[in-house]
Amino acid sequence: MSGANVFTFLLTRHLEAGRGDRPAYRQSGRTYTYAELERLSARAAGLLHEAGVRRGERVLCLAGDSVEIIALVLGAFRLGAVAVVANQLSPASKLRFLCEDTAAPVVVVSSVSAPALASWAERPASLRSLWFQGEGETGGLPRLEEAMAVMPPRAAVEAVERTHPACWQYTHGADGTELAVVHAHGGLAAAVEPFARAKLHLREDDLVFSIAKLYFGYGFANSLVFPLAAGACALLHPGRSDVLTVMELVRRERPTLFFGVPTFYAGILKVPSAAQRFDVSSVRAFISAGEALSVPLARKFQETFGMLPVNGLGSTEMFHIYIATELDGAPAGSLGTVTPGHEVRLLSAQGQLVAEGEVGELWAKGPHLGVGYAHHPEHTRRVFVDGWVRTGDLLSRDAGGAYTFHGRTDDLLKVAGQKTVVSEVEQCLRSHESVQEAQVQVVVDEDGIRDLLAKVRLREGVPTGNATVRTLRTFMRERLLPHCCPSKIEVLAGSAA
Ligand code: 3SK
Repeated sequence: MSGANVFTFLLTRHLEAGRGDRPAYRQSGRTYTYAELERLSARAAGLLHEAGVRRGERVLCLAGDSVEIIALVLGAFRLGAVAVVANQLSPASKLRFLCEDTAAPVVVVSSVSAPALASWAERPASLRSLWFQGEGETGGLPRLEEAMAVMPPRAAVEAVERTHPACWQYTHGADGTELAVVHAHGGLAAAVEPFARAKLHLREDDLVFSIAKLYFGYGFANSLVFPLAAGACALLHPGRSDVLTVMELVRRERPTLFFGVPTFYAGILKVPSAAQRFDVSSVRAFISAGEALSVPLARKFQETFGMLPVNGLGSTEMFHIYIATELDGAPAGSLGTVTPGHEVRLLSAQGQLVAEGEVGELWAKGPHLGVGYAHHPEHTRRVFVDGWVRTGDLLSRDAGGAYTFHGRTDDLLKVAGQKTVVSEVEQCLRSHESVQEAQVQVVVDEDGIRDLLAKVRLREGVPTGNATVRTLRTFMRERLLPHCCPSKIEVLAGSAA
């Protein structure tokens, strides 16, 4: 008896319906069927159980996207444990925080995240087993795929309630606090209908490709929940999502649905002769979310590739997109309409519903919202209010029910689709011994893409040349996520205080 365990919905159902030999994943030129994925997830469940992971405990993945990580997430669902996929590129202090905040007995690392963990004098007390996943030297750690290969499968699927936690997804609160949104089995099972089915008409014969990785809620649904819920196939790319690599994969693998962010679409369009150079003939829809898709960028995209991206608004708290345009395109700049099953309202600063055409703060509710933030009741009370999520997004609604984005109520910023806290970047720069004062500004280009510019006053005597800029860059890269590191740094000579 598996109760409401989302594993049954994502996998068992397909095997019972005789669809075991259908493709579930493509990775590095190889196809993995639903039957293979089921077997891999049973081995992963066996491995987790053997390592002492029990119902409700977290399994933390700090590695690139791969079939093994998908199998581990599904293995965690099977056991009623909680899957947490976080960014392997996180600086060492954040990786430590993730291990401690999740109290995960099992952590999977990669060649990117392993060195930070290896450098700790002491491991977090909760951490019992470390496995290595992906390319490169393991530093003596056992390889996940080898450990899984010799593990007897554990076929049982734990019975859980709809409200039982399935995964945590990390995001930032309005004040910059790192928060894990808890999503339950019932929410995950309900997630495919409103957007993927109703707006994108996701089908069994679709091949889905998401440049957003599993650690970002957008990517977790795009590459795991949606394709498996629909019996479709997803293409995984463990490496970096740079434009040329990704577009070569599109030419070779021929995905039908492509999930991107505006920064990535702007990057494609910057390549000379993009329309001739990139074969996108297999793609029936491009989806854009994570940050605002500007009118000029949407129009350029349409002129180049003959279609407008489907534009969506979602959030980690809501699990995925809940306002979106249609497949056949809507006016550039529009966010489209609310997805089926969702309800939204726009409120003034005084808490009154605003009139048509006026801007108000968006509150939303629906079938796949999270249950709150782990360990943060205050933040939970502020954002998850009476079944609604208070989003902090400012929107207006027109007479036809279509929404337009106007910014945020706070100074939370999205760069490359990811939340960025400007004050954290400034603090990081100010903590460098050569820096007297630092300010970080947001610059917006003609495509509406946001970037960070750091203006730094150096301490007296520190040279203003390239060597100092390089030192500051390295300093930030060691402490911040890549998208939080300003692409431009201007340094000014210091003066005697
Ligand atoms: O835009 C976002 O932040 C987001 C987060 C999670 C899932 C989907 C989206 C679009």
